[in-house]
Amino acid sequence: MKRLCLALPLCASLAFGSACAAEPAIANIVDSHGDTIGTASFAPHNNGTLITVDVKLPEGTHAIHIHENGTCAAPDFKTAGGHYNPQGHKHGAHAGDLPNLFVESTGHIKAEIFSTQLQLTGKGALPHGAIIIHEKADDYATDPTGNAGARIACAVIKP
Ligand SMILES: [Cu+2]
Ligand SMILES: [Zn+2]
Repeated sequence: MKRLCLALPLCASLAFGSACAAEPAIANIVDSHGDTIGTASFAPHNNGTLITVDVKLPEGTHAIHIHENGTCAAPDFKTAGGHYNPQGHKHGAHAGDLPNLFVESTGHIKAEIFSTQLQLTGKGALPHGAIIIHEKADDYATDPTGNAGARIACAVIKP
């Protein structure tokens, strides 16, 4: 059944079962030149969203957040707005705050991030935010940005 799902992306609408319905939406991650450097996928679960990123980045530690607007206008990605923060909290407790990514000298990282704060459908959902990756690490303290520096990559969230 799994193979059938991969071969038929529309199978969810054919009610073959929950395995099909959980097939994630995949978005391109673009850099400041607008070039594609990887992918981000978004799979809804009962208690949140599983985000999977597979991307080439400079070696080092990089903040990754959910930002409030689903637009990725290069080169600075300012159009994505601030961190997703529907409850009006300070940084460190924003719904869009996520753990840093650690990229080794290969310049490639694949990571799964499960967020209980992000719902793609239903009440209070954020169906079209953006994933932003920054040049520096998030310090989990400085409000409202985490002192993470420039926005170096972006992907529009797809429900
Ligand atoms: Cu950010
Ligand atoms: Zn934040």
